[in-house]
Amino acid sequence: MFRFLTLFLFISLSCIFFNESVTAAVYYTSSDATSAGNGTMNSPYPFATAIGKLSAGDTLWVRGGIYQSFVRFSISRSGAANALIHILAYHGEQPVFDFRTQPYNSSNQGFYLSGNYVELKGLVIQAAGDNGLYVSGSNNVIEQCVFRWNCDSGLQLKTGTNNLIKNCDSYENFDYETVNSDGSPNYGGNADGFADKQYSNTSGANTFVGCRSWRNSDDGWDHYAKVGNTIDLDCWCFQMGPSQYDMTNHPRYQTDAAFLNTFMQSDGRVIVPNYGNGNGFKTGGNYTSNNITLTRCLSAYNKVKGFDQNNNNGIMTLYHCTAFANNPNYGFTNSSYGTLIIKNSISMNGLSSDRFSCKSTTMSNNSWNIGSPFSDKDFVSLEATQMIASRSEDGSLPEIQFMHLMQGSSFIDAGVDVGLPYFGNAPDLGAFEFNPSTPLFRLTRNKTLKAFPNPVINQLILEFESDRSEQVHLQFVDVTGKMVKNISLAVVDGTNRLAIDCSDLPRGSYLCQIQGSALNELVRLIK
Ligand SMILES: [Ca+2]
Ligand SMILES: [Ca+2]
Ligand SMILES: [Ca+2]
Ligand SMILES: [Ca+2]
Repeated sequence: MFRFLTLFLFISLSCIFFNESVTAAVYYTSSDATSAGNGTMNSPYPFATAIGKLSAGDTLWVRGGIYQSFVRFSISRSGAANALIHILAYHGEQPVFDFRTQPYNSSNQGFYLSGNYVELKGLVIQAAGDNGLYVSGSNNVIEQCVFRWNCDSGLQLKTGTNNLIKNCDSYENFDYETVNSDGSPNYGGNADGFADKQYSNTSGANTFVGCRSWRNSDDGWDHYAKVGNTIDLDCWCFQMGPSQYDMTNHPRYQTDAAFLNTFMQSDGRVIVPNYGNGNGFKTGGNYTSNNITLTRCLSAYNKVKGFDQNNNNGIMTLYHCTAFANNPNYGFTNSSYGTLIIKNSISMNGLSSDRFSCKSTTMSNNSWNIGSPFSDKDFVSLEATQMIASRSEDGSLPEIQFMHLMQGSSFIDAGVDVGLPYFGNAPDLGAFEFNPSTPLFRLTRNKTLKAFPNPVINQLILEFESDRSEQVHLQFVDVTGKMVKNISLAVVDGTNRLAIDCSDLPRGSYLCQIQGSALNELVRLIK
């Protein structure tokens, strides 16, 4: 049996390699390549030459460095369903495409992708005279790309479908020269982090996974007047619509100095006011139907709505979303249009009242439905700036504590099963499911826990503060992660001083954690 499988695998793999070797070419490009290049690693093509050579299955390795360009790069070649064209940052290197010298103009995108079945991975696209990346093709994969400091939305999708946008960041895009038709300023009124709007495509869906949008002048995600389908999964929005931008050291300052200098203050700083809307997730608009599913999305500190109907007439499904300190957190306000389904979601510290008033609204098991009081003590951290921390090495979202549930929170297991994986007896509320097997590795809320003597001999004294009387758990975990001691303790409101018998613990190194409904502290202990 084993031999048969081996033979089968060998034949299968041979077929794959054989196909690739026949059809797929591998090219290289670098920022200092010359027209004499032949596309090899040692003699790379200039980028504009390279993208004209690509056919289905080919790979273009993009070496690290700054690719300064005045012209936009048009990628019109297409791959195929089983043979994408791959345009990839070379292993461990960071290519940055910088368009700061492009005139501010609606045809001056950085990249224009009209091809289909193209994968772009690991590219930074910045300071373009319009969008960073404009996509009109379908079935493309945009992964681990960064769009920043562009003069319109960082990434704009138009007319295409089945595009996958994964682990991308779009930030501080600002259309600082936009004016209304009467010439009055509307600076910042257009630049969204991710714009997937103003077109009709009802087959398939564009999907965003693990993407982040922050400090863009207009909206985090904008699906205004889109007719079609959209999936936003594990996406985060933070601080959309700042009141102004300091453009003093902006990469485009020299290019647009004539305009920007009209905003120079007496201290020499160039401060441009922002007239953008500042929504987090704008689900649609203009009474058209965008059917959108937002799952485990997080929206915090946006100028206006965290999640916005904006007259979307489609089906809006929100599962496990968390909204914090928006104005308001949820704004579904058109009772004549749209179908809203919202479950297992959290609204906290909103600056105005949430509205859930669509033509049809189905709500259950949300923080405002379950009837339990909650407070900041239900969360490990309320520090939202963690949302824009550096990503993990594989490009996935950073490990954060913001809006993660504290052990003992009434939101744990308070959700209804919507077909998504969960820990414990039931799903939790919000974007982050509490994992009972890893609570030790959460950050501690307070730093009041003292344990002595350390190293301990037989008796350990614990001192800590608690803000309530309750039973708590004291756990000892050894270096292999095994829990070796778990005891229940009664604590009082105020300072606690408890003697713990450790005579049964073998010699070794331990993590000692005390956990209650509002207590989660950890010390390292040696015996
Ligand atoms: Ca534009
Ligand atoms: Ca706007
Ligand atoms: Ca917008
Ligand atoms: Ca759970």
